[in-house]
Amino acid sequence: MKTKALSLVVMFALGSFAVFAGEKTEKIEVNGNCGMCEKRIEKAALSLAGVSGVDWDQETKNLEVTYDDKKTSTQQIQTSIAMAGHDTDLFSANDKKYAELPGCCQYQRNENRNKMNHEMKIEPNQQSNSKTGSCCGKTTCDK
Ligand SMILES: [Cu+2]
Repeated sequence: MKTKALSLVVMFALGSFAVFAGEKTEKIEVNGNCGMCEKRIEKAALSLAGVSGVDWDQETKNLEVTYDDKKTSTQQIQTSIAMAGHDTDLFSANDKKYAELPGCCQYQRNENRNKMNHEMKIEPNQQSNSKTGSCCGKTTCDK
């Protein structure tokens, strides 16, 4: 009887992983040092809609992140983390943010890291080409 109850628990635990369609779990390498870094990194990832689970490991520097790939993407998640001051697989951290980190958090930056700037990955908003029909924005025009 005990084994049957246990197997039910195991089945339930395994089943709960497959409940949410569209969700996926991915490992991203994120550079950092300490528990404060962990909080900062996890907060940056969790701030995005669609991110439901985060766990950064201080030893391995791996962030395990669970997200809905219809709502967000690994690029967006890594951009958010880079903007918080931490280098990721894809992006080099915002240098100003890195400089602002507390001393204990200023991790050794990998010289071979991807130097691609995260800002370059963000599609610029399409500039509005529409010209205003009138010569000025005022109700009365001198032209
Ligand atoms: Cu830290």
